[in-house]
Amino acid sequence: MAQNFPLTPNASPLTGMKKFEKPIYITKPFMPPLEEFTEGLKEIWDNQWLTNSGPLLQRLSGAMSKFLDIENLTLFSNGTLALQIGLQGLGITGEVITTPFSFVATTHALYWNKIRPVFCDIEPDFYTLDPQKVEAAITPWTTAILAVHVFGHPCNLEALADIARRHNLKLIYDAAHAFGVKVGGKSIAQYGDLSMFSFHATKIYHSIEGGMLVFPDPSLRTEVDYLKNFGFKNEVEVVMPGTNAKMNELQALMGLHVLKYLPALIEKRRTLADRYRQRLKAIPGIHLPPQPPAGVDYNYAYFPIEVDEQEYGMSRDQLYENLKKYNVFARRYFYPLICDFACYQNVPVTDPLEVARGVAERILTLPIYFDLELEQVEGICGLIEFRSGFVRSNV
Ligand code: T4K
Repeated sequence: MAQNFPLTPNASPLTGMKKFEKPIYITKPFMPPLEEFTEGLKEIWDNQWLTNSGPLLQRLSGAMSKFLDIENLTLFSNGTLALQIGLQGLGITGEVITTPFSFVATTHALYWNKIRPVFCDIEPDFYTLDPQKVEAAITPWTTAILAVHVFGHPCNLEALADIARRHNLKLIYDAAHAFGVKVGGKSIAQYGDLSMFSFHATKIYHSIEGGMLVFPDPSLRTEVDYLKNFGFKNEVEVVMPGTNAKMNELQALMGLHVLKYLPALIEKRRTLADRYRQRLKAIPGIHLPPQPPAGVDYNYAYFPIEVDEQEYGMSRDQLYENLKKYNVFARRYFYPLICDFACYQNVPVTDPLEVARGVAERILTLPIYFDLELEQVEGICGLIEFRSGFVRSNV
């Protein structure tokens, strides 16, 4: 049965449970050394070239190609516009099977293309689309699957590719969380007909705001490049009603600098995630996702836990509110489900979404970012652990 948190903030000599002095948010963007960034700014000042495919953008594009070992990619002002344009570039229409357990932009990108989302359930371990449910949701109007590597966990790549091949559907990945993830030694960007990455400030890798499309078909490149620049083919020809979704030079500069640190960013998060696992694994009612399967190089983009109210003795929402009192701002990513937002409530949903509904009620993503200290992770775990009444054997 749920109970109130017994401690008031700042008043815990008994347990050492103190309110953190400064707020600890779910994430903090990594800031490269200021001197390095300033050097790059000088170049931008000299160039007097701020956007529209400038030299730094070209450099970032090259660096990305090398990093991902992929030729066909193009950069955008943000991930949402990248996905909208990618869908348009592939000519997707009708119905698209997608997940309700994601950031709302996944479905918005369909809506902006007048495509009907068909929400389908997820699997309970890594929260990605359940291939069996996907297959059951296919209708004569289905043209594509839009799956999400949610929290950076790879979808069931083989099963989805098999379904897409057998039903002649495009397979599109919202890989907003999955930058730096590898499967079988290959970048996750190398799977499917199209992948979108977000480089938003809250992501493991960022360019302040930014996005990228990666695709195996080189002929898509021209189309999406026109679409992100008003449809201009040259100075006097506009070949399609495009929009403005160009990455600017300041974004590209940040992207170039942060990319150098990516291995260190992943490594630090791995250490933090290991500590969370160690400290939380034996707490009754706190469930962690399994370790990523063999062959997956994970990026530790998020640290989700599930709170079982009965076992833990407190609901997810109570834990979330109580952590806030101690200056810990965990997030309920992704609650509510996208299909439950007012703007999508009129979309018919036939799948009962049993797994997704349960996960959305129990999920809590804990702070994880480069500047977070192990002691802070200890403190957060202490708050979670204390409430459970669980006593560590080494205390
Ligand atoms: N698909 C998926 C699966 C996505 O997750 C996203 C974005 C997209 C598509 C769309 O990609 P973009 O168009 O954004 O490139 C945040 C991000 O704004 C959003 O990019 C992200 N997903 C989503 C999961 O998280 P909010 O509304 O939760 O952000 P906000 O402003 O509450 O920030 C979270 C915390 O981060 C703050 O409490 C403090 C910290 N923070 C944030 C910013 C912006 C900082 O410390 N510094 C900062 O500059 O959506």
